This record gives sequence, C-alpha cells and structure tokens, in this order.
Amino acid sequence: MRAIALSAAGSLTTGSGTVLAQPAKPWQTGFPEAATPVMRDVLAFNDLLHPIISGIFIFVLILLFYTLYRFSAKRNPEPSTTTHNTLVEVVWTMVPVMILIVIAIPSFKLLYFQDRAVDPEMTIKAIGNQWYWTYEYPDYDGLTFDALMIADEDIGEDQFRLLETDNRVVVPVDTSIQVLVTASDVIHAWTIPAFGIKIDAVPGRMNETWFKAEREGVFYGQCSELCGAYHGFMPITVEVVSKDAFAAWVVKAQEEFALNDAPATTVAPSSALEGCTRLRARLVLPPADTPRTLIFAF
Ligand SMILES: [Cu+2]
Repeated sequence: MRAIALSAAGSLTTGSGTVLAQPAKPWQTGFPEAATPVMRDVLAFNDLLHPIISGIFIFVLILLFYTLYRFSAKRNPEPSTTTHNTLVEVVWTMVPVMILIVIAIPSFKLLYFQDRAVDPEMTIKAIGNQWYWTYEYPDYDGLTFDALMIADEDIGEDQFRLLETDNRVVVPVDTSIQVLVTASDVIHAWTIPAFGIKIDAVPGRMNETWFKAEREGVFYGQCSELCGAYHGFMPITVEVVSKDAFAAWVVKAQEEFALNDAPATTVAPSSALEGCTRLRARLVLPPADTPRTLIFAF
C-alpha cells in the first residue's frame, strides 16, 4: 500500500503523480490510452468509423475529378439528356442507408452503455462552479471538498501546468463509480478523455454517467463548456489508487475536510428557478445611472 502524504500545499494526495501521471503528450495526435471500458469502446467505434468515412471521402473525390475530366465541355460537347435511371437511384439510396445502419447500431449501443452505471459500487458528485469543481462522496459521511487549479507560480516540478488541482478526486481502481454532475452557476462540463467522459454540468439538472478505471494513475481533464472568463482554469484531476489506498485516503480526507465549512456552492440547486435566484443574488449589477454602452462592458 502506498503511503498517504500531505503535500506542501496542505492537500491530500497519495504519493507522487510523476510515474503514473497520464496527461496528453506534447504533439500527441489521436486519443489517450483507454483507462475504462467505455473509452475502449469509444476507440473501437472510432476504428470502425475511420475506414468508412475515409472510403466515402476517397470515392466522392475520385468521382468528382473523373466527372470534371470526362464530362468537360471539350470532351463531352453534347450532354446526355437522361433524367432517370431506376437502378442507379435504388443503389444510391440503399447503399447510404446500409452504411448508416452499420454506424447507428454500435453508436446507440455505446451511447446507452456510457449513459448510466449498472449496480455502481460508489457515487461521486461533481459540481461545477465559476471556476472550480466541488466534489461530494455521498457514500462516505458527506465527504466534500473543492478542487482549485494550482497557479503557475505554485506548480511543482512533477506537476502539469493548467491540469493540476490542489485536491485530487481519489477513486479506487476496478470499481464501478457512478458520477452525478451538476453546476451551481452556469453550464460547465466534466471531462476526462482517458475515461471517455464528457458530460455537461447544468444548473438545476443532475446528469449521470459512470466509469470503472482499470488501472491506477493520475488522469487529467478540463472543463469543456465555455463557462466564463476563467473557463480554462478549472481542471479535473482524478487519481486512481488501489482499494486499500483509497480506504486509507478516505479516513485522512474525512479528517482534513471536516475542518471545511460546507460552502453553499456544494448544494446543487433543486430546480432551475432556484439556480436562477441564486445566480441573481450573486450578480454584481452596475449602478443605475450607468450609460447603456457601459453596461455591455460589465
Ligand atoms: Cu467550467
């Protein structure tokens, strides 16, 4: 079991993330290595789609250039007057229909697969705020904490700029985890590419997804819905650890975060109306005599 260490910033992390950290690599193209069954299926679906769309692209391109060449005014001075051809029309209707069916079946299967957890072993609630995330572990006595990005000046040598948070979301490996996602102010989106998760966090609405991380490591994501001035500065850091290490972390975290006063933002609004009322209460309105053009600047 790995030791639990209190980092210099006073946050709880389980050991160093260097070896296990799995951010995108410089100049990386393509997807991250899958860490969950959902992401594995996403990659498989991509592998199915790519030959199909490449084939269509090449076919249309060849047809286009052949037509330009063969039927130019010079080579084909007398255009054909044919307007109908039943066989061709049936073929160019049926072939696309069949291609769409081939794509639709695995696509819908995947959509429903990633939609909700079947018999989840635990639940995490992620709440988007301008501009940080609040996490709740309802299965562990109301364990809750905020995760704020580590500023550039405080970033450690083995940490990744714009991706690291002061508190990581620690979860056990090989465990089916239900994720409930909402927001307290505007729409955010909770995203971890290696998990195949990108789900909107909407005020007054509870979205659901799940993941089952199949290997340990630190996985990174960023808010993926334009949510205001600091949209780019509310990363998501998930640390997948062994079940033993997770149990130890929970004990430590409950002590550490019990000191926090539960901030009002951790309670998701129960309705869109409540969300709006709360948002309005937080708005700083310009003085009444401000010229109209200036109001836009606010
Ligand atoms: Cu956001």
